[in-house]
This record gives sequence, C-alpha cells and structure tokens, in this order.
Amino acid sequence: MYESRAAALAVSLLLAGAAAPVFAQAASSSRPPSPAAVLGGPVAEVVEEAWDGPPVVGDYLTLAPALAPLPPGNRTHDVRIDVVARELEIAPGVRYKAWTFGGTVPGPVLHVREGDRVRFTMKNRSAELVAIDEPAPDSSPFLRQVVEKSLQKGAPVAVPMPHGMDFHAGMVAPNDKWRPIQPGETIRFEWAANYPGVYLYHCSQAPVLQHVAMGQYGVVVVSPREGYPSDAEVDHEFVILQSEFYLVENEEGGWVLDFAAAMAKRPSQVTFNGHTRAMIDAPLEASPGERVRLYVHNVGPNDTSSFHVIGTILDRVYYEGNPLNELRGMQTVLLGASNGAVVEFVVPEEGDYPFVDHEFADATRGAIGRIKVGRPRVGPDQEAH
Ligand SMILES: [Cu+2]
Repeated sequence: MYESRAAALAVSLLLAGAAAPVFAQAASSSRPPSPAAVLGGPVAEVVEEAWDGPPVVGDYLTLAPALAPLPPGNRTHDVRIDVVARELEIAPGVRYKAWTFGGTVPGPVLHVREGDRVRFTMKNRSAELVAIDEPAPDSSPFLRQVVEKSLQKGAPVAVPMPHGMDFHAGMVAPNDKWRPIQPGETIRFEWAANYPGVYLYHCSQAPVLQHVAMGQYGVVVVSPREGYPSDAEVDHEFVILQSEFYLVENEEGGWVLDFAAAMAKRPSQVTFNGHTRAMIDAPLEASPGERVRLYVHNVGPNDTSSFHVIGTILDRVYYEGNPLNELRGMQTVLLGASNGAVVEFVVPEEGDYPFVDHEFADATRGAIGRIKVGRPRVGPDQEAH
C-alpha cells in the first residue's frame, strides 16, 4: 500500500513537472527563512543547440573576488555557463589544460537571493576552441573581468569529454538535472534557491575527483531573503574560494593531473581564487576601522581549510552562510570539503593583514592572501604605493 502510494506520488510529481514549467510546492512552514521551499522542477532538456556566442551569460555572474550587486526583491535568473577547456596558469610557471566552467578556475560566482529561481543552460563545448580575448557585449560582468583581471592568462584548447553540472544550492533529482552531457550537447534545467548560503557547484561526471581536480567548480552566493543582521555595518564584500591542485610536470615541460597524488590527498598547490598569487598581487583593500565580509568556500576536492585572518578576530561568522547559524568571536573557521561560511571582521588599523589556511602546509602551497588596509608600511613581499 505504502509502496504503491509512493510510486503514484513520484509519478504524479514527474508528470506535473513535465506538463508545465511550474515547480511542485512543498507544504509551507511558518519558520523563516524558507517559508516556501520549492522542491524539484521540470524535467531537464538535453538539446542540440547552434550556440557559438559567449560562454558565460548573466547579469549576476562575476570573477572572484567580485560579487555582483543584487537589486531588492526576487527574480528569475537566466544563466548560461558553458564548459570550455583552457590552458591556464595557476602558479608562476605552472600551466595545464584545465577543464572549466566558463573559462577560468574557479568558474563564475553567481549571486542570487533566497527565493530566486535559476533557469540554467550549459553547452558542453569541450571539443571547441572557445576564445575569450575581448569582453563580449551583453554577456556578463564575468567575461569583462576575465579579460581585464585574470592572472590565469588562458588560451583555448580542446579536450572533448562528457561533463555535467551539480549545484549544491538546488534541491532536485540529481540523476535528471545533474546528468552529464556529451561534447556538443546542451542541457537546460531549473532550480530554486531555498536556503541562503555560499554553495559549491561542480562537475558531476565520474570520477568527480578528477573533474574537480581539473578545475570544474565555482560558487553560488545565495543572499538571505531578509539579509544578514550585520548588513548595514559592512563596508566591503569579497568572495574567496580555496581549492587544491594535483599537478606534475611532464617531459615536455607542461603540467598534468597526477591522479595518484589526488587519491593520496597530496596537493601540489593550494590556492585562493585559482592562482597562488591571485590574492597577493591583487590584495583586497579596505580602510582602517572598516568591516569586511568574506564569502568563503572550501572547494577541496579533498582537504579541510582552517580559514584565518591574521591580525583580527572573526567577530561574526554565519556558518554555511545561513544567518541562523551565527557564531561569534572566532579565530579560525574550519571548513570541510564543500563547506562555506560568511565571515566578518573589522580591520583595526592601517596595515597588511594576511589571510591563510592555518593548516600551514597548505598556506605554504599557496593558500595565502592579503588585505591592504590604508597605506601599509613596506614589508616582505609587499610593494610601496
Ligand atoms: Cu567534468
């Protein structure tokens, strides 16, 4: 009896989703911040599409550490992030043929609000040479920022391979929406942002360890419907993704994935925002006494991050980015692979404030950045301005 009821329910949900582009509504709860979680969505479509335009399209997509400003209210986001292969630099002299979402590692930061919907399109263009040499008009802030600011100095390559997309921020059947597609195919699906937070997205193709280690990940920042209690006090917001690389130099002087090292959890580099110099050469900036908010995510794929800002205290931490998970006065936030947090702190006086993975082997491998506050005195590894 129960089995047949469950089966009938599953079939009816599937048919409801297939028949009309509306989501099944869960029974509403009176508890904020998700009074009306939207569960599931229409069945994903896999289509042949003659798209050869910009690989990233959407108004709220940026290159980390930037976060797109979001107007008030809820909206539906039409977002395209295509899969492209690109040779990239992730440390001085270390270039490899990355598998990417949108052309960089990490891929674009998507900013939405709790209660928003995302209509997502992704073409698997891994077999194409996709140039990102000039800002594509009407595409996204992301592509302009890649051209102007990325340290990765990307060059197009073709590495045909099936890939899929898994958004941790979505609540849908993964075998449907997150399924991999072949080179040349396009997948379209929808999901709703039910919970605020800093959520990973990553490739769903097995072995996931290989696809994530090759560079296929990014984050969706879902801002709370009612905001964070400290919103009015925040002066600067930045997005920081930590991730590991497992590369080995080959005989031709190129770098390739060392899968055995990935399985052994022995990274060659650990980076903030995809390059060991990214947050050193282009430090975050603030003025003395200001409040800084970081949307931090530890991608992994394997290791934890003990995220710490030297010279201050994380006086407010929203673990996973949910305002209900508020912690106070933390020196370090422990993030497992795919955990995120919103951390806030005051930079007390003029100076240079490094932030690190306090697991110092990983800081030494590259997980270090800095915040330039005012006009700091010249010290090691700094430049006078
Ligand atoms: Cu992949």
